[in-house]
Amino acid sequence: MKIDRVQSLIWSAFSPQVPRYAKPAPTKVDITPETPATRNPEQKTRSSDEFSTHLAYPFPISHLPPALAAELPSWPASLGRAINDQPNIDLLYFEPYVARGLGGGGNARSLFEFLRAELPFYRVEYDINRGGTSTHIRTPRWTTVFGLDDTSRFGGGGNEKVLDAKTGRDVSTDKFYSRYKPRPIPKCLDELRLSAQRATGCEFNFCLVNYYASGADSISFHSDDERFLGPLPAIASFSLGARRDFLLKHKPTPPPPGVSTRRP
Ligand SMILES: O=C(O)CCC(=O)C(=O)O
Repeated sequence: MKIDRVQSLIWSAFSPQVPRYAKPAPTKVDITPETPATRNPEQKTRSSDEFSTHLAYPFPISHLPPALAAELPSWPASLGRAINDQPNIDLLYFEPYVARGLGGGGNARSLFEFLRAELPFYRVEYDINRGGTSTHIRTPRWTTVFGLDDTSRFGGGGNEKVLDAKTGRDVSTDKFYSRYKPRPIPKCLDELRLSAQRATGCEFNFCLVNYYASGADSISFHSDDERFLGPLPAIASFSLGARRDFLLKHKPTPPPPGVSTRRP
């Protein structure tokens, strides 16, 4: 399959009050075991103001190359089309978000190649237990996520500390944070996040990037309502790879409190 474009899909996460069809929580995350030196020998000689660093990153993450950074103010490359003709749907659809340019590649191709080469992608793995049988799942896509819900903030100074946003108390060992070590958004993605904010008027506290490397990669129906994302997470999600349909469906409306759905 030819992979020829970057597709940006941006949405605010749905209300966490209706936690149905939740994704099983990942129990193990495999981080690509590459180092900057093996990945890109030139990086050794580059100056530290060309990349973002943090103890929770497996390697320094490069800033956008100047040619792409210069194009950022021109994104989105099209007017957003509002899709809000169904209950509970409030979408802005940009087609394209990043200009493809002549020859079909253009900035979208450069951004795609940059992100694919520079971000620390991994495949999430977890075990599910159904009817007493444990099955190991290896999600069929490459993914990487950065950010922190707004109840907390990073300790600063490149360390891995996470502090309570109000009290400043160290919450790094909070059970969610020790399981999913939060990582600050690197500059290259933060610039995309800010672009998404300008385009949509929404504020995003997470950046998620999915890379579907071949036609065998996919994602199934799910809700982004895991508790570790905070009470009202807003996720800027960037999907890389070939063009795909993005399907949404309604969750069943929960019955009012005290009303049983069981048949007599
Ligand atoms: O890649 C996409 O378009 C969807 C991403 C998504 O929903 C997720 O990873 O939670």
